[in-house]
Amino acid sequence: MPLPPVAAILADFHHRFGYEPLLVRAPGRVNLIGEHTDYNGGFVLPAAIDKEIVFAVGLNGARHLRLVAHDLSETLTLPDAADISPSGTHWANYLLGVAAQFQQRGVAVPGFDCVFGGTVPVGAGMSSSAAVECGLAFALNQLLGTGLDKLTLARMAQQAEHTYAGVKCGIMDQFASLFGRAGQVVRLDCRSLDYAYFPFDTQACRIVLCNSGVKHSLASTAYNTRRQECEQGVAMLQRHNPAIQSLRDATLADLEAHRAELSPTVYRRCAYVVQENARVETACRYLETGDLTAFGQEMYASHAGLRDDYEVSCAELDALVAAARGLPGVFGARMMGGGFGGCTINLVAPAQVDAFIASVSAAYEQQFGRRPETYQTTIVDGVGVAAV
Ligand code: GAF
Repeated sequence: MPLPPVAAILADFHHRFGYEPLLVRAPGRVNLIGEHTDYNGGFVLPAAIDKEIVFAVGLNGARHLRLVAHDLSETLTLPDAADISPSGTHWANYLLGVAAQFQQRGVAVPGFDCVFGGTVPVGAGMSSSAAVECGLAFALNQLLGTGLDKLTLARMAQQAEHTYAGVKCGIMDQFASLFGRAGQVVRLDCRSLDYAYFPFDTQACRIVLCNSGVKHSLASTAYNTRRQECEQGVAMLQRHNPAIQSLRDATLADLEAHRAELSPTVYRRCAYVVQENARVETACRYLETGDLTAFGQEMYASHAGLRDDYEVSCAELDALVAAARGLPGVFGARMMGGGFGGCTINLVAPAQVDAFIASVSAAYEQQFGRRPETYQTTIVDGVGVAAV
């Protein structure tokens, strides 16, 4: 019988290092709606989920770093914590980038040991990377007594992703992992960072993720390109109206008025973002009135925009959404996260979940020759100390 993640990570740490670590859990996230809006100063609606990365971290009283990816059985040892730089070991960069962020704030990072692993599938669009970054940021903040607030930790984790993983991500994933609250989704204004929680009763409506199993090797390049295309659109709009600071400030009429000055591709990218922002606001109103059917229609429209205008979907994700649509008890479905693979998010009436999974899996298998992994998720609290 395998040990549950916290016990397994703790046992691994004890075995290797022989002292008591701090135990931390950091969740992955779902996003109900509002995709590729975060780095455009817009709105998102994520939640932290019961897929988590567990950390055992301790100060070792010396200079060296010993990092262990428990699930990969891989270790990286660095002689001196003062000499951190990006590594050829991909997974280690998420940790090293966070340690470097503390150093950039003038915090001397002493030698530490870290064993981590868990249940957030990698490359599935549930943001295992943000969970890794946020978990270590929280742990070092505790161990070093730096007293940084959660928002600062989220920004540091985001910067770690920019500088050590090369993905110019927005702040949604790190925010969700740190600020998640059990049973609630959080509507975040990614410009002001104002946020509000909305109850989401997963007993009344289940969140089911269907994993396409597709991991696009060029996803981070394409992600950064999308961001640049949006910036091109803003630069053009600003020449006409300096009050437009981000696509959050733009309307479709603004874009239409100057359409000739944008390439057709940049126009479509920007139009998608403007519409998606409006959808989040509309969807939140439906959530407040409990109208999940109308909420689901916004999800389908979001998927269509991501597929046709933002062009970050793929045949497998489109097939999963098409297979879900119209099934009994399905309120809405769409691709989730950065795209180019990963999961769809589906809102499904509890009584219909088993039939939904059977039906979507059969349709997917018929088309692609393999069954998708599926996960029923619940919404949990954000990063915190883990109980054994
Ligand atoms: C990835 C990024 F990390 C987020 O910041 C966000 O942009 C998302 O893709 C798309 O909404 O998860």
